[in-house]
Amino acid sequence: MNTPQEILDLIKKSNSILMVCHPGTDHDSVGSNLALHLALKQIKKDSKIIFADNSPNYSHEFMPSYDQIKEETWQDQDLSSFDLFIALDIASLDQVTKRSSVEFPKNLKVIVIDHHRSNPSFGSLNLIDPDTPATAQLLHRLFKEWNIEITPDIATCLFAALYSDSKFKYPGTNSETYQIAADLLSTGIDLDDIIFHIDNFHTRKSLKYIELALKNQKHFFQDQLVITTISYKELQSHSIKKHDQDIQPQNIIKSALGNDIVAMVNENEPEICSCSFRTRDQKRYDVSLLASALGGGGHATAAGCRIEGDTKKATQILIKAVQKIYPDLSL
Ligand SMILES: [Mn+2]
Repeated sequence: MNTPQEILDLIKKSNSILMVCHPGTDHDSVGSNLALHLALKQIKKDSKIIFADNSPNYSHEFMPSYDQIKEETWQDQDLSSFDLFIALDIASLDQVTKRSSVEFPKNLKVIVIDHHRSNPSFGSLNLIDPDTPATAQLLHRLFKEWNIEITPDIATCLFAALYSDSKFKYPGTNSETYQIAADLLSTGIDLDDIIFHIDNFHTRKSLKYIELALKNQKHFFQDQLVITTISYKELQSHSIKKHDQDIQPQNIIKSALGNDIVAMVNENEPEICSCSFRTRDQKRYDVSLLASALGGGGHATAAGCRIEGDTKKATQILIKAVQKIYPDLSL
């Protein structure tokens, strides 16, 4: 792991910095990128943030400088024109973009700042702490070390990121999380407004999405595994788009007693399923192991992967993988 000073030294040496919102971007991704963008300005460094695979999302618009993010893809970039790529909250190369494979040219140094345990440390410099609930928590540590002034704008971005990823209760949430929250709030940011924007900006379609997810639940392994699937056809027939899917019905399913492992399978593109896993018992059913075995990644309690095929095929693959990885489950 590299030190805050090593990271700052590389940033100071760089002239052209690129940052990316990861596919399926969230408040930790956007908020961390914007906070770092604003912090870099304080040390007279310009940086470019791109949406990459994402479209602008109105539930992120309240974050200061959101309009600075460019509606450009990773594939649009001339990577030879940058000398530093800072990958925030990006757990693996396919979290840079899913539209093509990612290779970094020699001129491009890479700094990885992340909190996903499965991160393979793909940077030239890496700061990865899986015991933090949000990338924003790591950034706050760096900003303190770098003597960055935590302005209300930076604080709003960091708080949104920290709250959204941790909800101040998810694994990794610790005393530092609350201390940082207190520090950010002391800048005078509007707590009600931030939380309202994060918790109350779902679409009506997202309620239909929950309805489908609850309706399509199937139980396996003496009901300990719940798989719910939403097919491409269902998504199409209800016009449910990516941004309608932020609401995470897998968390609602996981909240029920006995639903020890939950897999939510979304066929967002024909024959391509994005799968999201949750567990009630991370000691017995660390779902990052399941995700990793299927080419994805994430945390012990929340992880994901992609599976090629329709929802039926994905379900079969999942059942096999679950049986292999958690052999104490019986059919
Ligand atoms: Mn995160």
